Amino acid sequence: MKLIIATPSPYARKARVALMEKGITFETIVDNPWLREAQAPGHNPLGKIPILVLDDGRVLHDSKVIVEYVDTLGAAPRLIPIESWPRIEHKQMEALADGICDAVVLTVLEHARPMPAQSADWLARQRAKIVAGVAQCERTIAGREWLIGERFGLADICTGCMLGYLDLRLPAFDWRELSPQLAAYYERIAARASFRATQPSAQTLPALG
Ligand SMILES: N[C@@H](CCC(=O)N[C@@H](CS)C(=O)NCC(=O)O)C(=O)O
Repeated sequence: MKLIIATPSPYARKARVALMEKGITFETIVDNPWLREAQAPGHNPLGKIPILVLDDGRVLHDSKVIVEYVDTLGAAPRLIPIESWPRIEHKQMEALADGICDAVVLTVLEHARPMPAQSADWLARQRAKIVAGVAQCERTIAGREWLIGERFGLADICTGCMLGYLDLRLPAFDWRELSPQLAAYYERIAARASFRATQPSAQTLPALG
């Protein structure tokens, strides 16, 4: 199977980490969804990555769907428990971490607009979501080894990818100072082979009017 990604994307990183943690072999195709010649719109009407192209030609997006599918494959332990409530708790953390990433993306895009067009109110609104979201992660990890339950899973993948994205896109935001337990937890997450192999890096962004 082939996974179409962009190198900065925390959503694509979720899919990459999940595939690696499950021990599944895949080919990585690097796209830049912001460029005219991007491959993404040919597979996903929304023009967004990540996109998983199966060997029989079937196509899956977005990251939530890809991770759900990947979790049904391979012999490695499940990333998302089957039992109802633990499953929902993992999905809730996914919604939180992805929501923080959404606010960071909106911040980055706002900064890509010409200075006079940038809205300070909009940036403050996104900032409040990021700060409150990270504070919720800190409360959740307090006194625990993993975010949900007793082992690594979806919630840890999403939160680890989100924190890596914060470091890439908002390096001046010192979330470690505000969230010391999350910082210690992230050290452990970032040391995993799947995270070390998928360090995010910047790509060209559009010039927005
Ligand atoms: N909810 C989606 C978000 C995917 C997403 O926003 N991807 C960005 C890259 S980080 C993208 O492809 N953006 C291109 C666009 O919005 O046109 C997911 O979880 O996969």
